[in-house]
Order: sequence, then structure tokens, then C-alpha cells
Amino acid sequence: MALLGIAGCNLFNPTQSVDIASNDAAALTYEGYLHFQKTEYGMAREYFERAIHADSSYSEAWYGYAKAIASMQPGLNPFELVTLTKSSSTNPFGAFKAMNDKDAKILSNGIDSVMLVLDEFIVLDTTGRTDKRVRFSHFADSYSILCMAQAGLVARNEDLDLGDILYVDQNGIHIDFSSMGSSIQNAQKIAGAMAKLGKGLKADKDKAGSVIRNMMPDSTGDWLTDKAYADFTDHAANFMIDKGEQLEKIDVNRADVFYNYGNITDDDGDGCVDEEVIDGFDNDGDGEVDEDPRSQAVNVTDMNSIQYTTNIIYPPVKELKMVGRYESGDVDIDMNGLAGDNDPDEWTFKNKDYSVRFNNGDHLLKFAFKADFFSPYFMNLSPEERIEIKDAVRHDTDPNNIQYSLQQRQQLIGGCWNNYDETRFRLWIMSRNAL
Ligand SMILES: [Ca+2]
Ligand SMILES: [Ca+2]
Ligand SMILES: [Ca+2]
Ligand SMILES: [Ca+2]
Repeated sequence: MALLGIAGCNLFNPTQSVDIASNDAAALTYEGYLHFQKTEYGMAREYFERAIHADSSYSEAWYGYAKAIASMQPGLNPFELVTLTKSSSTNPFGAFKAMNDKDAKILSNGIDSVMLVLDEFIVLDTTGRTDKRVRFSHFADSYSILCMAQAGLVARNEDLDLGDILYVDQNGIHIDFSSMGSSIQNAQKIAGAMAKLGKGLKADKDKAGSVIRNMMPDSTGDWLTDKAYADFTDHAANFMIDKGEQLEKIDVNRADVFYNYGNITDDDGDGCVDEEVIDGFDNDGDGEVDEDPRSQAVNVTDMNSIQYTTNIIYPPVKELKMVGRYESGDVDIDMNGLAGDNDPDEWTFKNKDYSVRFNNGDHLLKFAFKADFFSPYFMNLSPEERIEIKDAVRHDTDPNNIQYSLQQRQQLIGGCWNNYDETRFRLWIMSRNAL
């Protein structure tokens, strides 16, 4: 009785409150909101914090707590962040790159302190440990914008540009890890921030497309319909979550094989350069999926085949197009001496039609569709043994102490090594040492 009396009293005379019962989450939260309305964010924050201590399932207290902390930070209104990304007509993340160190640090700290609270609440919400009055989905759009800014700032600190990693063109939304940085630590940091963004986008699918659309340059608005934006955003979100988890789990000694998209190097030791398409399938038939991948920008998406990819991470690939250094014929993917337009096999699927590839489970590219492309020895190995031999070969780069001769590579692995002569082999060794 006494408790109810105090709470009731405070509801009507909030400013006179001095001693709300420390276990009355509702009254503490209400008091917090009154201070919040008066822009007394420090006081509001204290009450919300006390409310959470009283009852950690009280979602309105969590939401208020996050809002109070956000309001105490300069420049943290999500709408201001959108304006910031819109300030460049070509690259939504240019503003982060242009920011001076001090401002970037302030913004970054501000985002981190709000994220700390939101992430803790999201864990409670998604494991059913709150009263469900405020859900993650209610603030997922703001959360996504904060994540995007956080990823942009992480990239900035690594001297990278998130606009090179996440961008939109006529073929959809691309996430290209070709510029993820030189170390697994950098890659993990950025992939981690992007995975959080993916979760934010997934939490409110209805708004997700427009969140991305609002962040991107205006020109992208003409390329894709709202429906396509929404579909691509969903794929992109799945992709970010999947890659984030993959990079988090992967053996650090082999992670470079998977996050160096389009680095024009044979990363996995089969002699082929950027042989895989990022499509979730094994395109060279070695048993590994998306190892040593080419730039994501080569994928032309087939919107008509989206039906085949329900709940799948990768939009269906219609065909491959040459871009950048591939286009200029600099990159001989299978190392047969021909590149670019002169070697269409590197750019053509054995089965042209996605639905046929999907139904047959055969996503091979023509260059790898050859009898004994991989050696009989290699094909008889277990998946682990194949990786072991490829790993031994990819690290065998000392020109003065070569462990595996070209002939041995052809016998043990085959693959593109079959296309090498001694000159190309010497070039492979030299290029590895030039890194
Ligand atoms: Ca390779
Ligand atoms: Ca493969
Ligand atoms: Ca692939
Ligand atoms: Ca070639």
C-alpha cells in the first residue's frame, strides 16, 4: 500500500520526488521521462538506470536510458547522421573520411556509448527477457543508421573507405571486401560492425530498404525500385551477418583466403587468381566455396531468379562482367596466357541459366570444367587434406628454397598449375615476394 502511494504521488508531483522506492521500475521510468522532456538528460539517465537496476526486463527504461545517453552526445541524432552521409553526392561515407580526428573521436565515442546500452537491451529483447513493450524492431532503423556510422568510423580509423566496401549500382547492393584492410584484425572489426548493421536491418524489414536508400547518393534512387531495394537490402543484411560470423570464427592463418576479394593474387595456392565468384557456390570444383574470390562488382544479378533464393544470402548471379583491372586484361585468372575478352571461359558459367545451375547444383565456370582439371591425387584427398596441401603450396614462396616444384604442384593439385610454364611459375614466386 505504502509503495503504491509513493508511486502515485510521484506520478502527479514528479518534481517533488526525492525518494521513489528503489524497486519501483515504473515510477523511476516515469520520472526519467519527465526529466527527459525537460532536456535534463543527466537526471533522466540516472532515473532510467535506477529503473533498470530495479527491473532489468522493463523495456521502456532501457529505451529511455539509451535515448538519454544519445541526447547527451553531440551530433548523435540519427537524422543528423543521415544528413552527414548525404553531404557527399557520390559516396555516403565521404563525410566520415573528411572529418578531423577530434570530431571523429567524439562521434565514435558517442556512438559506442549508446551502442553499449542498445546491444545489451537487444540481447535481452531477442532472448525474451523483457516485458516486450519496446522491441528491437521499434528502433531498428535508428540502430541501423548508428551501425552504419560506426562501421564508417571503424573504416576511417583503418584508413579505408566504407563507400568502397558498401555501395549500390544498377545490379544491386554490393559488399566488396577487396579493400577491407591488410590484416585479419582490421577485417574482423569492419565485418563485425557490418554484421551489426545487418542485424539492425533484419529487425525491421519494412523500413530496411529505405534506411539504405536514404544513406546512398540520390542517383541510386533511379536504379532500383523500392521492392528491389528491399530485396537487395535483405540479401545484403544476410550477407553481412554471415560474413561477420565467418570471419569471427575462421582460423586467422587462413582468413586472408576469404576476405581478400579481387586482390589479383592467388590466395589459396591453386595457381588460379581470383577464381571464385562470391555466390555461395564452388565455381572451380575444388570443394571450397568462395575461396580466393574476385571483386563482388563483377556479379550481375538476376532479379527474375530471386524466387530460387528464399532465405539465401547471395542474390542469384545472372552473368559476370569485367570491371576495373579485369576489364583492362591485367588479370589472367586461370594463367593460360589469355585474359579479359580473349579468355571468355574465365567469365562464363558452364550453365548459362541460373535456374539450371541451381537445380543441377552445378555452378562451375567454364575454365574449370575440364577433364582432370584438378589432379586425380587431389580429387582423392579429403577436404581437410586438400586445404593442407594448398596451404603448404601457398606459403612456399622463397625463391631460394622452393619446396614444391611446378611439376609437383601439377601432380599434387593440378588446377591452374596445369596452365603454368616455368616462366609463369617464376612470376608467381616473384609476385608473392613483391607483396
Ligand atoms: Ca587461387
Ligand atoms: Ca572453390
Ligand atoms: Ca563461389
Ligand atoms: Ca586466362
